[in-house]
Amino acid sequence: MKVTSSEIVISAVKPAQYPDVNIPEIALAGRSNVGKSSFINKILARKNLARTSSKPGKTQTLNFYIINEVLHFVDVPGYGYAKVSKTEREAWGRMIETYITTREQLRAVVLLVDVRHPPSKDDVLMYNFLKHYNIPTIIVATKADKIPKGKWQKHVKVIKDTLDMDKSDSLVLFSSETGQGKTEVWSIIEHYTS
Ligand SMILES: Nc1nc2c(ncn2[C@@H]2O[C@H](COP(=O)(O)OP(=O)(O)OP(=O)(O)O)[C@@H](O)[C@H]2O)c(=O)[nH]1
Ligand SMILES: [Mg+2]
Repeated sequence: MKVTSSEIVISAVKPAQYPDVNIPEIALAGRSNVGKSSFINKILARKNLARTSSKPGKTQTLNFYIINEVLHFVDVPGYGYAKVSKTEREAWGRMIETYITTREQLRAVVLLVDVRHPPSKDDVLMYNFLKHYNIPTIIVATKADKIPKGKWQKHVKVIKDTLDMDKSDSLVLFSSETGQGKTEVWSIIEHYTS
């Protein structure tokens, strides 16, 4: 997709605040600091639309972005950040669960994992949760610029095996630094949203 416009619509914490528009939606998921907000900026070719940080826990709300007036991206707070209290974790869990299980416009979730490490327990839980609700999932193995090309395929296999990935889901090697994987990820998103 050629992105001609992209802007934030709302930061929401509850369904009443979700945009009341019937256009397809793609949500991001992944542990804190994996690069969800950076991914959004890269594929929209915007430097600082979604706020990023080298410290985990930057994104705290469901941030809805509208692309070309026809598609929503939803940036989601990351999981697995140790400094978060139990109460906050539970509130986070309810917010995500409500969104994923009730949002009719949701067409697919982009689940980001760090290509350098095997998926964490939380990554596996999130993937299984999405599969339980039959949400098509695009696995984006990001930070590919951080390991040598010769190791990519070995790491991809560990990710596929650890998640016990469905044959119907795709995996894309990605880097928000170099833009690697951008065209491929767009064609998969368009497949789910058109
Ligand atoms: N080298 C490299 N760094 C990346 C990449 N993607 C993200 N980063 C860095 O990783 C850090 C976290 O990125 P964010 O996009 O803020 O991560 P997030 O998943 O949105 O984090 P939360 O909002 O806390 O859940 C930042 O310092 C980014 O610059 C990548 O592909 N390559
Ligand atoms: Mg973020």
